[in-house]
Amino acid sequence: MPKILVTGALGQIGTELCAALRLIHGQEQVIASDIRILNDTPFAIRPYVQLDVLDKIALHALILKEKITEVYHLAATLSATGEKHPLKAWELNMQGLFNVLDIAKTDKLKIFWPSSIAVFGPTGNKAFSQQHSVTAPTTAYGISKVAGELWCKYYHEQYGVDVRSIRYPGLISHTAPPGGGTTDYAVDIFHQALKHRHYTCFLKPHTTLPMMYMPDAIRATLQLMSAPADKVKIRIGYNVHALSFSPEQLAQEIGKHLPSLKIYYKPDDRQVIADSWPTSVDDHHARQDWHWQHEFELDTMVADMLKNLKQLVQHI
Ligand code: NAD
Ligand code: AKB
Repeated sequence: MPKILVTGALGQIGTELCAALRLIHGQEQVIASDIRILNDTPFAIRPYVQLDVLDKIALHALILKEKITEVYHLAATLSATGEKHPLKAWELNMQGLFNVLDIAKTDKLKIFWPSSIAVFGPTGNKAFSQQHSVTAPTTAYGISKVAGELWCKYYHEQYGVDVRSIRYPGLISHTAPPGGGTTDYAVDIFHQALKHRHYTCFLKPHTTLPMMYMPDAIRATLQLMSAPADKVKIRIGYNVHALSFSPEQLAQEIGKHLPSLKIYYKPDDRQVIADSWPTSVDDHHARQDWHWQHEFELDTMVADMLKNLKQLVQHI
């Protein structure tokens, strides 16, 4: 039975990934950790340890103390925040990964490390970025993801570290808020639509990006991690695709449930980041190698998001 450590566990993905891992392996087998200090840790988050992934000694001590065998290393700075503080993003995204990979090498740990569609840049195949399309990003975040992918492959090939990775698209979820990305609008719009029936989007109406509903992202992660090692033929991030839509298309779909919704557009710096990313990716390797298949389409994702959020939002 694996003993699992999740870093960055209080974030958008970690919150749901910890819950899914605990359902499979048991509550005590999954240690959630994050840099944030929790004074009163809710049961769902326990066991929880406050940990800065840049503190390699503390990270290693925790891994030894808890006899950890697998790490899901999620702690990172995302694209929009990364453009505000590029060198800080580089330090967290790279040094945090090096700390994890280096300990994995000596302690024979299995690692999951998320990459992103941000590995692609404006000179790539924008309409349909293939697994091995050119990766020449223009953001600090994207540069850290390309470098991180190559280091994962290096640690696999040179030291035999079983490290696996997915290039997530923009993720949509209702449990924890997104943490400073360019695709955050696709979550914010639901909250504002339910509370105020209007939303001002920071991207232009026709900005199409690859997106995925969180249950699909969690399933992809668990599927990749449980695949036999010889089926994991790619040791950089796997392309995985589910949906491609623009703010206008998302607003139209939400409008079918909330007809009085009004959407306004006020593009900001994040437009430049979005314009550099692909509109869709080719994920046939993931489908072939470990049978990846998405379940949620735009209409089923929107209906499920609204159903879940309506239970949380008052005055609707
Ligand atoms: P998030 O910003 O919601 O969560 C990141 C967590 O890391 C936060 O809870 C934060 O407190 C924690 N953290 C920050 N600095 C830390 C440190 N020094 N030590 C320990 N924890 C620290 O991010 P997320 O959306 O959950 O993303 C997780 C991973 O998935 C990241 O690598 C991100 O690049 C990747 N990813 C996310 C998306 C998405 O749409 N959410 C898409 C592609 C890739
Ligand atoms: C972001 O917008 O930064 C993330 C991502 C696609 O990596 N959601």
